[in-house]
Amino acid sequence: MTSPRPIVDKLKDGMNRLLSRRALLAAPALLPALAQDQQQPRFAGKRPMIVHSDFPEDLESLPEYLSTWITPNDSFFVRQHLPRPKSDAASHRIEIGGMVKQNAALSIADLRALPQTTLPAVLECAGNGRGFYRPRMPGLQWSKGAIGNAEWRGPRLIDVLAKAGASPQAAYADFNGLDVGVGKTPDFIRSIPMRKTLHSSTILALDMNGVPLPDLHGGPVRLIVPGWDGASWVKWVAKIDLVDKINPGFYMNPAYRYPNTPVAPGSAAKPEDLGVLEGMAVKSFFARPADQARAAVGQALTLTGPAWAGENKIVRVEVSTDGGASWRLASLSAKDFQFSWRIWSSQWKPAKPGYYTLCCRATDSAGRMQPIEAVWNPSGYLWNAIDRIGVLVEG
Ligand SMILES: Nc1nc2c(c(=O)[nH]1)N[C@H]1C(S)=C(S)[C@@H](COP(=O)(O)O)O[C@H]1N2
Ligand SMILES: [Mo]
Repeated sequence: MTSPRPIVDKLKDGMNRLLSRRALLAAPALLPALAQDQQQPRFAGKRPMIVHSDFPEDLESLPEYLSTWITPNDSFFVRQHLPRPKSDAASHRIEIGGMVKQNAALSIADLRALPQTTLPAVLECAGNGRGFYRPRMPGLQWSKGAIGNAEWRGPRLIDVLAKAGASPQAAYADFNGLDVGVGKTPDFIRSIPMRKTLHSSTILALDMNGVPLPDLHGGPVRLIVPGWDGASWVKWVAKIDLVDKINPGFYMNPAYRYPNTPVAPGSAAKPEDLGVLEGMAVKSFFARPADQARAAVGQALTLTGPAWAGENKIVRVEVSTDGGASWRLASLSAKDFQFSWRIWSSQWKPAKPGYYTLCCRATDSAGRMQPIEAVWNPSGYLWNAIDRIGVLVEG
């Protein structure tokens, strides 16, 4: 996403230079400095993360944190466009207005008094994997870890909106969080079409993995839009407006749009050919072993990682230990819910020394399969190429 270059970004750049994020990206074993950092996480409640920016916090999970069905809160990635607002659960209100019978204001206690839904769902930033695209484009250079699967709990939007009486003429619900625009970076507002807003799995989360929603993740209340890209999951929700037209703001246009017709890598898309991102792509990757891991001949290795497909279900994950020449089926973890990921795994005992290229690819219920190359697009969204790692096997 090409965003304006406000003062915040310049500040961030300065901070990043000072904090040398390269050091944080390097292999832990090689750097005593990082080992020390691991004992003292710099962000409240977080394990050491890949720090793309620490003001506002843009923190990426390491692939090794993503080998379990639930991603614990201490390992979950964080993405913010604007400085994190101060929020207070006791005084927080969500105001509902626009095309409604009567305006309403709901406290956290009001939201907790409604019937609660518990829903495991994947949250993935649209820009996850942007750092792998060539040619490169501006934006956070995420690698694999702007993704996680958590159990969200809270009331359904349809029940919340009933408190105000949504007009059947409303086409979108605009969600605005407590964070506000700074300098040239505009306020973060997202329009969700009513068909998705009123879907029975669209909820306002008050809890994440069994505890009150942490501040970093939008506490006390955030929007959960299962299967859709992370930008739809508005944090610190304070205002919901029902409207008949999509919000004209930056975060609906040109941000978070994807060309309907693929463009040549490195070239621009026609603005009129861009559509708003909704459901996410099919993908899988290696959480373990780590890329460039070393192993011994005859050693039993578990290859494993998550697979998900936005609003579709995963039907198959295949792995290759010969660079994609041959494939075999991986097994899938038992829990199989729409919107949630599955953990795939496969055992491998290398018989000969050598440098092996391992690949994994997922197929979903709509017949989509991970491609060899992700479709290049100007903002670097939806990276989902077949994942490849190298493993050196020594005799
Ligand atoms: N209010 C607000 N909500 C927001 C954002 C933001 O900048 N402000 N960022 C969005 C983006 S781009 C993503 S990917 C997710 C990240 O959620 P997380 O920080 O809980 O991982 O939050 C979304 N919700
Ligand atoms: Mo995002």
